[in-house]
Amino acid sequence: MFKFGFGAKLAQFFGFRKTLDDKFFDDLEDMLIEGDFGAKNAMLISEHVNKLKPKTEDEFLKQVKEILDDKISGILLEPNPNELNVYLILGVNGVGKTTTIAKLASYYSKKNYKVVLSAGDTFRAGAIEQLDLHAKRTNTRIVKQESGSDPGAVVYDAISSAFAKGDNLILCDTAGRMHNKENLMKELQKTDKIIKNRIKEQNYKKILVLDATTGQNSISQANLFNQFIGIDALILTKYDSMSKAGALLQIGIPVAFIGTGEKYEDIQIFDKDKFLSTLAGI
Ligand SMILES: Nc1nc2c(ncn2[C@@H]2O[C@H](COP(=O)(O)OP(=O)(O)O)[C@@H](O)[C@H]2O)c(=O)[nH]1
Ligand SMILES: [Mg+2]
Repeated sequence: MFKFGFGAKLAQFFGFRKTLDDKFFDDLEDMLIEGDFGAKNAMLISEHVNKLKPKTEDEFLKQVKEILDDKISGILLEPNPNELNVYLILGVNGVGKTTTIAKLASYYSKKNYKVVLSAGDTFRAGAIEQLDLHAKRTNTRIVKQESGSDPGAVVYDAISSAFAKGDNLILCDTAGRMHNKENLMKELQKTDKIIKNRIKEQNYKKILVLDATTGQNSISQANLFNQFIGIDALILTKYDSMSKAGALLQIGIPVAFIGTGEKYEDIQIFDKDKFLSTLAGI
């Protein structure tokens, strides 16, 4: 079977070794750490494999996958069709927030939700125009203000108009960069408060977008946003490129979707089993 990425490396690693000696396990741990699995997971895998002593490549890869089974989970994001839902899309600059919003607009419109986009990245030049273009292409309503305006006011407007028109899902874009980190987090906390005051808790989801090619740094991004805002679900983008998705095993927030390209249909519901099989090269 054709294997690629980290899974292929794992399979090759086993194939080249003759004996499961100390060096095998040292090198295995190093390789897993380099692959962004984290030291703790690397150790757990190494101990598990050492105990079970695999005889074939398939046995080895299966044992790696077994250990990862409880390190990650999926979450299905299904908005309540009878009420107004708000999905706040968060993440640092360039991870793919705006593109993901366009994909989600297309995905949920097809499921007959009445979707509204809220142009909450009022900071980056061109961000509103970019979302506006996606709104036109996906045939979705957009609520926007001038560049530089208060993102809290934009979301407030989006909520008011969605209630008035009977829409049931708002997808909120946000800025990924401000003058500094504290500034950005304060701004996001303000937006969060405005949404919380008007939307039922179970209908409001804070979704963090992470770039699959980033690796270790996504862990600090997740910790930062989780600490300041609280994150309900992750979306992993750019999974079609060189993936360092192993980092996801160390975050502990459930994954909702995976982005696999730049087109609107390039989004899939997270499939844990498939994800782990690819990661372990099975
Ligand atoms: N290959 C690939 N590129 C993506 C994906 N998602 C977003 N991008 C690209 O990443 C870049 C940044 O995306 P953008 O949505 O503007 O990021 P934002 O700054 O977080 O809003 C753009 O060139 C997108 O086309 C994905 O799933 N796969
Ligand atoms: Mg953007």
